[in-house]
Amino acid sequence: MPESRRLYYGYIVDPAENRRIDEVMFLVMRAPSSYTGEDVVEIQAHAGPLVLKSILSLLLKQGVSLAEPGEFTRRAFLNGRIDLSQAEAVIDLINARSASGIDLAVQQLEGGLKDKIQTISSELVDILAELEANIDFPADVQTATVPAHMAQRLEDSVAAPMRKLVRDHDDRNWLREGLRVAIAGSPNVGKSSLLNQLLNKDRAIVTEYPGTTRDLVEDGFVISGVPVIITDTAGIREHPDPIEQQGIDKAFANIEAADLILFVLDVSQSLETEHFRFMERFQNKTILLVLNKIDLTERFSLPDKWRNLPVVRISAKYNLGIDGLRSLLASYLVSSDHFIGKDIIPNLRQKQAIEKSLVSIEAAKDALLKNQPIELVAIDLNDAITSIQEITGETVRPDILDRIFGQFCIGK
Ligand SMILES: Nc1nc2c(ncn2[C@@H]2O[C@H](COP(=O)(O)OP(=O)(O)OP(=O)(O)O)[C@@H](O)[C@H]2O)c(=O)[nH]1
Ligand SMILES: [Mg+2]
Repeated sequence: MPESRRLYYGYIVDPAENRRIDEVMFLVMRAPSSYTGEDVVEIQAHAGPLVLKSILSLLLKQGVSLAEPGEFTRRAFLNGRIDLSQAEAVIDLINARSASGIDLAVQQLEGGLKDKIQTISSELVDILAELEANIDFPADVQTATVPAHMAQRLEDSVAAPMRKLVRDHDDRNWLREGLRVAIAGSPNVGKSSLLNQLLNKDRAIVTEYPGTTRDLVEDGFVISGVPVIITDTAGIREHPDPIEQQGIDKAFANIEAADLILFVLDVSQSLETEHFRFMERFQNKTILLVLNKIDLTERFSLPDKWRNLPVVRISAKYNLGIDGLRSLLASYLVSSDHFIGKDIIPNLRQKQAIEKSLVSIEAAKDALLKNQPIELVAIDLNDAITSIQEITGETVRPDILDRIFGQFCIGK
C-alpha cells in the first residue's frame, strides 16, 4: 500500500501484453491532503505525445474518466477545501500578465477576500439573530432604542466596509486587467508617433496628413509590473468626413472608458476652443497633458486653469522626453492612492454581489429608522446575507458556477 505524499519509482505496464510502456514516478495523495480534497494519484511520465497517449488510454481502460475544464478546482470548491473567491483566484493566477496581477491573485488565493466577506457576513448573521430575539421576546428589550442602534451597527460594521470594497474595485481593478490609457488630441499632433515610441515599434501609421488614424489602435506594455492597455485614437476635429466621424465617435467612447488620458497638444499650433471643450468634457477624468513637437519651438504657455495638471514635454518624432513620460506614468501607478499594498480588490462578479447586498442593507437600515416591523427588516437582512454569500459560493446558482469553472483549461 503506497504511503500518502511519497514519491515512488516504477514502470507503467500494459497488463494485456505484459509490456512496459514508460519509466515513471508516481505520487499518491490521500484525502483530505490533496488539491481537490479527494484521493489523488499523479503520474510523472516522459513527455512524448505517444507515450502519454498510451498511458492515458491504459488508464481509461481501467475505468478512469477525463477531467472537464476546471474540474480539479471545482472539486476542491465542492469539497470545501477552498471557497469560490479562491477558485476565481486560481483563474486569475493562471491568466496573470503582470507582477501586480500575480500579487492580487495570490492574496485572494490565500483567502484575503474570503476572510473579509466571512467577517461581514457573520456580523450580518449576528445582527439578524439579535433582531429575531426581539421578535420572539419583545418584552425583554427596550424596543424603542433597538432600531437606531442597530441601524448604526449595520452602517459601521457592514455597509461601510462593503462600500470600501466596491470603491476598491472601481478605483483599482486595472491592477488585474490593465490600466486603460487613451491617447487623444487633434489630428496630426503626433498621437500615433507617441504610441509607436511607447511601444518601441511601428504599430500605427504615421503620415503628415491630418486624419491618418481612423480606427482605434490598441496594444499593451508593462510598466512597474502593471499591465497597460494603450489605445491610439482618431484625431478629434469639427466637420470631419463621414468615415472620420465614425472614428471620432469610437475615440470618444474609448476616452470615456479610459482610466487615464494622454491629451496630446502640438506646441507649434495655438490652442483652439475645441481643446478647451475637450478638457471641460473630461474634467472628471485623470488627464495628463503631453506637449509634443518641442523640437519645433520653445514658446508655448499653458492657460492658467490647466497649470495644476501633470505635464510632460516631448518630441515623439525625435524620441525626446519619452522616458520622462514613462516615469510619470510609473509614478502615477505607484502613487499612494493607487498603491496596491496588501489590499484585496474584488472582481466584477464579486463587486456586483456586494452591491446587491448593499441595496438590501440600505433597505433594512431605512426600515429600522422608520420603526417598521422587525419581521420586514429580517427579510431584507436575509436577502443581504444571501447576496454576500454568493462571493464565497455558499449561495451561488449552478449556472454561475458553470460559467466560472468554464473559464479554466483542462487539467486545472
Ligand atoms: N517635428 C515633429 N514632428 C512630429 C513630431 N511628432 C509627430 N510629428 C509629425 O507629425 C505628423 C503627424 O504625426 P502622427 O503621429 O501621424 O499624428 P496623429 O496625431 O496620429 O495624427 P492623426 O492620426 O491624423 O490624428 C507626422 O508627419 C509626424 O512625423 C515631433 O515631435 N516633432
Ligand atoms: Mg494617428
